[in-house]
Amino acid sequence: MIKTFYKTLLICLFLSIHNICSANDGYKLWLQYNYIEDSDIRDNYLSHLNSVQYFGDSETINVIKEEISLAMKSLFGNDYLKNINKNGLIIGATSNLNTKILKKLKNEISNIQKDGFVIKQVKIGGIKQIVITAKTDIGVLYGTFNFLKRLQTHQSIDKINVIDFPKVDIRMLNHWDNLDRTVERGYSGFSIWDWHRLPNYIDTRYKDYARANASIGINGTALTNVNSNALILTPHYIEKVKAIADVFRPYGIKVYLTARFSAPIEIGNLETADPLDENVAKWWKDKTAEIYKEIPDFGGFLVKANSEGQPGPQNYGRNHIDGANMLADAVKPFNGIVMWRAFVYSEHDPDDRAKQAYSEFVPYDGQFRDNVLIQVKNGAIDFQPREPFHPMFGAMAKTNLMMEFQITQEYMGQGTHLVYQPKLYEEVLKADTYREGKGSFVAKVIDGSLHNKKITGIAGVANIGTDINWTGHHFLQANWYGFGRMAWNPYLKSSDIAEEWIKMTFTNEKAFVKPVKKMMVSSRETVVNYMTPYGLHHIMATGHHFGPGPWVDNLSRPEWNPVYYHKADENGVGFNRTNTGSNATAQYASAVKEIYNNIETTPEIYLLWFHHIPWDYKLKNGETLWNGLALKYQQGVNEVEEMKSTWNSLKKYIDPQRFKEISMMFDVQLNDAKWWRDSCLLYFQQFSKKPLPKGVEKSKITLEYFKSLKFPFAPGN
Ligand code: GCV
Repeated sequence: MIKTFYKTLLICLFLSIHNICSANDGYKLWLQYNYIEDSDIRDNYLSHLNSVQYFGDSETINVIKEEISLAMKSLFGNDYLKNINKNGLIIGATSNLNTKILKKLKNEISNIQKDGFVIKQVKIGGIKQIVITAKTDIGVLYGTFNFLKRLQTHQSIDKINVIDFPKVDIRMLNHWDNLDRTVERGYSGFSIWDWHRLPNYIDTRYKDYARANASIGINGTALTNVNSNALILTPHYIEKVKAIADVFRPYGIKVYLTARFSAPIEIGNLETADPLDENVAKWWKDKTAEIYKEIPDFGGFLVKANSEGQPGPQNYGRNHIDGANMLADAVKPFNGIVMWRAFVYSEHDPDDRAKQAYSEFVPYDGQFRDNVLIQVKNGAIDFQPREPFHPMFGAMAKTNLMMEFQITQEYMGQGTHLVYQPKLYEEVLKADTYREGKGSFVAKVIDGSLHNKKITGIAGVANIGTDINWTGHHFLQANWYGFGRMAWNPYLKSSDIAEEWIKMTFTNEKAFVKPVKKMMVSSRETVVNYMTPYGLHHIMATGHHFGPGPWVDNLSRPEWNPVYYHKADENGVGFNRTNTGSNATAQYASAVKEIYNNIETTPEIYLLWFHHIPWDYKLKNGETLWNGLALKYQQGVNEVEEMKSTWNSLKKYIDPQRFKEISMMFDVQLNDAKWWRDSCLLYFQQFSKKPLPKGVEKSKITLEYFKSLKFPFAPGN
């Protein structure tokens, strides 16, 4: 025992403080810059990094200097800048580089688009230099982070020659943060925006948040909840927003605010918020000018209107065009934009909720101003573990349309389950809308190439809070990271992103990277298996959406009740959205519609989304639907068990703090997975009236008990 203790101590001393022995609270996210212990790799890097020259003078260049210095010291310890040769780094925007360097990079520079960058090794005066350049200082910052990522992930930089640019213009986080610092659907503590102490007290988190975002190419933040409070638009708060914007600016991040449609009444003393009323339009113009006076690079407004009780133009008999265009005219002189959300469903419309956004928006195609983007959730219901892609993608050829993903896990374990969501993002982005024939991928709608769009965007509802590790569960940092990477390039492979994240966040050790990557990549399918297999959806408990609640049938609006979505009865289960049912399938391009209308061609992952199916329906694997469903729930539980044991076998590769915290989260996830399996199977069994198939564990707890569970204080509600 004592011997082992000393041995460990010696190893820790040998590994010079850094990586695995000291406690790591995860605050540094993927910017750990772990000391490079492999001397071959370290020496090779150092042979390229003898010096660094910066060109340009701006706050962003200062930020780059700080980052390089921090990273180099951390990656190389005292060895940095101690080599004898002169090979080094040259960092600066093209407008600041001398002609000698520019000449060497002529071709590459002519190919730089937007805030893209070039990293290339060139020989100048017989010395090898790695040049990081771009048209803008922000592009240089992106290039710098890209270069540092290569060092962190131990990639070769010999003869490095990289050119990259963002494929989407607006890459933003949407914070559903309230002014009282609670976070709607937030599970990682409170809001990081400390409104009470702003503008004078600047929490260091703002800067670290900006750094982390810039490192993955995020360039916008909507600070406030879409269920908005008009007070954010008062001078008292604008001053605070300005303070945040000032911190973000060097990192290339613009701030956006949510605009409460009734603000002219609530804080402007007007009697109406009718968008066609002259005084209302003037109020918004003046308010916008007031904001831009303080924050000249303010991004614009994000609006949830006439949805779930939020006010909007329909309150005055007007429509989405009237509302969005009125705001668009206000921000237009300042190059601002309006992001108008398509997440609408009416309490009065008895039609299938999945159809309502399309029905309400698609007829308006071509009528929105060119600085309006319609923000559409990835699926037509609401951030479920799995949904088919939203039929609006590709259906509005003449309208700017942006994606809204949820990074926070409202419907997927609420911050306690390891679910690597970039896998979900990838599935959606790769889906073929067939709007312009085969190959009309959702990614092409988002990067604007399908219909040649001038402004493009993608938003992720943040999972960030005051928890020391930002996201509650260490692994959920990967969802923030992965979202940013896919916003930059929606064609990236989620598994590649997982690998780079693991290496940057934990270690490059192969024996760790391989199993952890496998676990992450399969984790999304696992959560589907233990929550909503075969296309089941929205069967979460009431209000807070935590845990299972397929039995809930007593809420005032039909579409708030899980029974509305699964329609289980003695004949079967599932929502018929085909041409014999709600006909939601008609909202897709005909090639897709035909696939989903036919039970034979509908991918089984969407079976119960589109069809009501008898319990003894034969699945492709020969099982009946009932048996298949039960086996999937069991498989989900088994998979969590495997994740847990994989994790436990990797203890020696990571620091004790993160190991333990993650390990405890697996206990939570396993318990929850069993809870889902047992309660859902007991509930659906009442209708199927069939025994559990072999291999599926029988619940030791009753359905009544599960039904009795209440979570009045669930976070984020
Ligand atoms: C911000 C779902 C969530 C709400 C959220 C809403 C939205 O209904 O449960 O919390 O409100 O989506 O996206 O506007």
